[in-house]
Amino acid sequence: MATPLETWVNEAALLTKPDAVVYCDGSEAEYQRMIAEMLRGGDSYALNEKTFPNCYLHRSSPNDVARTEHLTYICSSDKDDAGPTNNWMDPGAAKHKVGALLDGAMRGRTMYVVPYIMGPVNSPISKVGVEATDSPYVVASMHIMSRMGKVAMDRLGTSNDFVPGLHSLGDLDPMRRYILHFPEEKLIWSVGSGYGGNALLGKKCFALRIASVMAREQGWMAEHMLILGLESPDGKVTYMGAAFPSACGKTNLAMMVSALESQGYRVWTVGDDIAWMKIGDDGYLHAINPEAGFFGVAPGTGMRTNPNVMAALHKNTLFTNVAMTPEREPWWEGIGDEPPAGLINWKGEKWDSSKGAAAHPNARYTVPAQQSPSISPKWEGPEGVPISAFIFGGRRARVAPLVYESLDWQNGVFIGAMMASETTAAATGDVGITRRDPMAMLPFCGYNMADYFGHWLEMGKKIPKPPKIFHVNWFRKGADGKFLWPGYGENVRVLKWILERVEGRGAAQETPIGYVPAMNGLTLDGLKISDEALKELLSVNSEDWDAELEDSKQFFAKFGERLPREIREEHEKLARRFERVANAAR
Ligand code: GTP
Ligand code: SPV
Ligand code: MN
Repeated sequence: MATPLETWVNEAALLTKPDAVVYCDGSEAEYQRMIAEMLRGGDSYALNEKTFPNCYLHRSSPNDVARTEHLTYICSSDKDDAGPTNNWMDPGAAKHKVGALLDGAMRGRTMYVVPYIMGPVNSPISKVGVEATDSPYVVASMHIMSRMGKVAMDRLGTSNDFVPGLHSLGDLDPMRRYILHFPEEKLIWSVGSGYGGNALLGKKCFALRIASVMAREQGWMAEHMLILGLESPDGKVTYMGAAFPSACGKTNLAMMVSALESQGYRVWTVGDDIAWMKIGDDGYLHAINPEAGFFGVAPGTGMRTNPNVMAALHKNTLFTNVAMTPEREPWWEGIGDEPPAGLINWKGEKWDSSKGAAAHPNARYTVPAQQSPSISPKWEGPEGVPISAFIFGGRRARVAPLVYESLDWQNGVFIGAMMASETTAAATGDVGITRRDPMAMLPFCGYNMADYFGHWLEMGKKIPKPPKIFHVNWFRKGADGKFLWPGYGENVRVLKWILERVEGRGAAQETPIGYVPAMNGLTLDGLKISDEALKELLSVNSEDWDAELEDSKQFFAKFGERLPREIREEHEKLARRFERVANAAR
């Protein structure tokens, strides 16, 4: 008798009509077959085998270089269950419409069946997914980004406990591109894109949109968070999860080379993008990284900003939409040297400065996690790591100070719900527009975000030792338009303050928005920063916050009666605290 997996694959094949169906085993030989297939396809190139062994450049279609949020849908039977922040289609209508695009989409192609585990092989928090795809690039990427093939088949056996995802490149026309999630069925359909989060269905589609629904049903959390361990001079490691929107610094923070290493502070990487968390027997929330690799933003990554990842990228790495030097080495803006003569840009053209950026701003590397020198010895532990702090953050030229601490869990949830950030090249659309992005989950929450806030509030009651909640902003700018804070490895100074606050130390001043470091609260030795800049970084400007209160009020109003009472309460309390400060000053 056919297993549930075989039944689903047969149905998918009946619909898409591939010439052949191949079940992937996850072997090195299979990886090399995928690469050979990609090289034959003509949009992939082998890089310099001396300096970048087993590394390849892939160029995606120029209209297919980032997630497409306007083409991403939550298909719940009730529109309200998707909420005001998601695109919605009726599940039946969606299957009819997109089924027509998938019908025969794999004719002349091979369907690769990729069973994969999200999470360490033996972790009780991990889950199995299966992606059927006609893209060898997706299969090769899944080899790096997940534990796939035989290990996943062994874990799945004849069970039906897996999340199926059907993916076809289709004709890559954005007019016929859809990324659909069926939260009730726990099913994913994606057609018309070969790029990142649109096509590697284990990542944003399963590990966030579908998993966020499962997490609420089952009492755990699926978040757009990096996971890091901060080692202190006594050798103790304190784990933190940080949620920043796409291209706002998660990978860089998780892999940082600490500016305070000589003082005994070091950062260990557990994950760089997604955290799945369950309450452990010790009362802490325990986090695993569901992924096995890093799909990181290349531009801005160099020896000065992220030497750990630079060291990791010299072998077994797939590069997408970067530029290539005449020596067949990858190149991008911010790598640390001037563009060499004879550079080929991400579109495959001879580059000169009139052509704009040589690498696409959302160019990426795909690298096995264990290649990072900063990888934590605990990163594959089945029990996950205990989380002591949550850090929210965004890209804000003004408003948000460098760091502040929430008053308590409920206030921390409100801070996350109120988050905003300037948009980046990680998704198509305008860049630099400030938008509200609660918990960095706006594009990734698979259900009504009002219920999601409710889930956060509920979790706070259930976790015996809840993480303390903080907010950071590395992107505040001065009057000259330049970043006030040096960022990158220097961010460890902020992590150190967070650690001290977790331990009940650390000098702070109370403000209406929460606790901000006292002027002498941050360890700044060895850093050149003016008192003026520091003051501005830590300042809470009430005019800015009045505008913030108004804008967030309008955002929260979208949720109507479904918005948890606690969020409204926190909003009112924040407004009152600002009023009190204003009255006292009068
Ligand atoms: P996704 O993979 O899209 O989820 O992004 P991410 O959150 O992991 O962002 P990443 O660390 O890749 O950083 C994105 C961009 O922000 C890169 O160009 C970085 O160079 C830049 N960046 C990261 N950290 C800092 C920082 O501390 N300060 C400044 N100024 N820029 C930073
Ligand atoms: C993001 O956009 O948050 C990413 C890249 O991590 S993608 O896989 O395309 O979602
Ligand atoms: Mn991300």
